[in-house]
Amino acid sequence: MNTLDNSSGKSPYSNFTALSTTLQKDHDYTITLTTGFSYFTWPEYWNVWIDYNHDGVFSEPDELAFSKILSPPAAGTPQASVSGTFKLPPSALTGPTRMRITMKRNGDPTPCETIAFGEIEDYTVNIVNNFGGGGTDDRATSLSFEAVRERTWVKLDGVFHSREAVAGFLSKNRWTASVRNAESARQPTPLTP
Ligand SMILES: [Ca+2]
Repeated sequence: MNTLDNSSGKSPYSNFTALSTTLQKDHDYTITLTTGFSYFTWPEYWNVWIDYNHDGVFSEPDELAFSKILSPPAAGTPQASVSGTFKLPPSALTGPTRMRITMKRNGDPTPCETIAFGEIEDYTVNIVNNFGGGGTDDRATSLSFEAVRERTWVKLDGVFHSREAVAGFLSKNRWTASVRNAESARQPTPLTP
């Protein structure tokens, strides 16, 4: 999904929150979920939850970001995948956010349950606002850099964005910075500090 790609072994619960990817709001993302089978196959119900409001609870149905049922392939098939697209709602809070991926055999998983035949994996998605399409961002009139915990963050329209959202800058008395989205690098926006 986006820049996140993780293969995991069999485990009822895995905490991969150290792994993260940056997602823009109001943008279509493709997610692919793969089940491994020993030999026999079953329908596998996949649900992906994102804690949009940062309250530590995955609420149904608002925070169910993606849901799909994998039809069982022929016995002996080692792996099968489902994929689709999802979009973050405008109301999602920005910043690091927990994403929970649940998979359950023969039934729809809720966000909090111990699954006898299935898996739960947690990841982090860093939610940012949507910058729109390519080209020069005319709104970048007040761009500032701040070092927070040894990382560089960019403040644009009053909202902090992570270093990954920024491509390059020059020192001395003139900065050239650009903000890019997943598809296209923007033109540099010259700024005088
Ligand atoms: Ca929540």
